Amino acid sequence: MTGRIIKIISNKYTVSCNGEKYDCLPRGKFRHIGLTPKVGDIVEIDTSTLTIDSIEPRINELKRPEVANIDIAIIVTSLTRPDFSSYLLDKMIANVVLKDIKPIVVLTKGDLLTKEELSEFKPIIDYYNSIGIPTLLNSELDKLKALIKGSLVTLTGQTGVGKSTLINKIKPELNLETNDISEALGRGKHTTRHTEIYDFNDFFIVDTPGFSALDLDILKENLRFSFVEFDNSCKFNDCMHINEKGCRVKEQLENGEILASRYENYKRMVDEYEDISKYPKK
Ligand SMILES: Nc1nc2c(ncn2[C@@H]2O[C@H](COP(=O)(O)OP(=O)(O)OP(=O)(O)O)[C@@H](O)[C@H]2O)c(=O)[nH]1
Ligand SMILES: [Mg+2]
Ligand SMILES: [Zn+2]
Repeated sequence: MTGRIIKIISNKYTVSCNGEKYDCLPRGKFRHIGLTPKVGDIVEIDTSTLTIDSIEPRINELKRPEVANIDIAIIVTSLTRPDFSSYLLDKMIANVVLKDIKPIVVLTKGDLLTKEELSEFKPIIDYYNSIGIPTLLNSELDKLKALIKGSLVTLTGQTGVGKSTLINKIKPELNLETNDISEALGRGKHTTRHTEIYDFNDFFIVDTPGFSALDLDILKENLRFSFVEFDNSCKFNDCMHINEKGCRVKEQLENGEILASRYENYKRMVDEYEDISKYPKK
């Protein structure tokens, strides 16, 4: 029978098939070829032996979070507690866009800011929306639900930003565990410790464990294509938009067409590749 992996807890893979759930183990052959089943995978299972026999080719996959066949990534970013990081935000966006995963940015904890503090984020919010990345507050639930209709959506973001809280806002009866960040960080642990798909009838959302650090998951030569607003038609085909002559992106920046923090973050990511250990091996 064909089904989808909806939950993984240690070595127990829960597969949903025709409305039934089966707790399965993957066959040993996957380990031998270095293939680890992920939440979101479409799999063939044997319901008598409760084994996963094969995994369908993936449309896409992420490493962090560990998910496959995703339509949309909701990039959950807090405006405070933990502090807003435009660098992490741009990195999370870059990591998904070339995989045909549509990013949506959801900003949390705006209620902990004063009106003035919140208004400082308005130009940033407007900018991301203007380049086609929907960006909204976690209070704008109806807008969010309309954007994700019919999709398999993963949440991604640092630990403590409010991923599970967002799911609870949409469906309070799920009552997912959440924890104050000072407590969570004090325990040195993430509150959500496994990856699981939740069914909301109109859409599916994957809750995932947060992270404290994130690596780039793109080849260096593709990074410039993962900044959606960059016009890569520079004089040199392989222009990295740093100091090259005839650089369109530098022109865009000077004309105010690119948000300064986006370009700075791009440059910082280019620098990150200098640390060879962070270069994705693919
Ligand atoms: N004031 C306020 N608190 C929030 C908001 N969103 C989340 N929180 C709080 O932030 C803390 C962390 O929220 P979680 O939902 O557990 O965060 P998480 O992203 O799921 O964290 P991990 O599971 O560790 O990755 C909890 O105490 C939440 O109540 C928000 O919009 N406003
Ligand atoms: Mg959580
Ligand atoms: Zn250039």
